[in-house]
Amino acid sequence: MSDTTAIEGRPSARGRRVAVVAARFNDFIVSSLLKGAVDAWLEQGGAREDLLVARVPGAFELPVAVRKLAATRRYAALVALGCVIRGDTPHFDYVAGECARGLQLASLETGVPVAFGVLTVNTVEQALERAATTGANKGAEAMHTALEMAGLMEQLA
Ligand code: INI
Repeated sequence: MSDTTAIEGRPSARGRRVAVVAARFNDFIVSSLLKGAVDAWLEQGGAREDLLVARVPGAFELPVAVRKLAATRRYAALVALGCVIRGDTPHFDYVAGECARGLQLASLETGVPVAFGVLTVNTVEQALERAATTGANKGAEAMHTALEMAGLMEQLA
């Protein structure tokens, strides 16, 4: 193993620009994800003016906004935040599925990392557990992923 070269990105925000796109639907959850993401950005040494936060109506609208921002080449990475809660109809599958598919497509088409901070859960309780402001917060986790991938992409360039 000693002759192998292993590389990975460091999740530093210093000197980077990142954009967060957050859905307003289920804002009682998404606002906590957003707080987690912004706090993680600041903790990693990011400057407030280098973090753009854009809001869209729901998770279904995340991909088009993310794709547009990624295409500007202004951001080292993007973070998509939302919360889709399963109901009694197949609506969940369309919204969650198209959101995930569109975000991955936006990332692959532009080469800009997109972190998937969209909760897809069966219950409100499951959403609350993942958006806690103390302890595990998927918004913070998504920001760390975005920063790590930004670092890796620089090294792969
Ligand atoms: N959008 C969400 O972000 N989460 C949901 O749980 C949700 N549900 O359940 O309907 C939801 N719907 C709205 C959707 O994202 C679009 O905004 C809407 O369909 C208009 O295009």
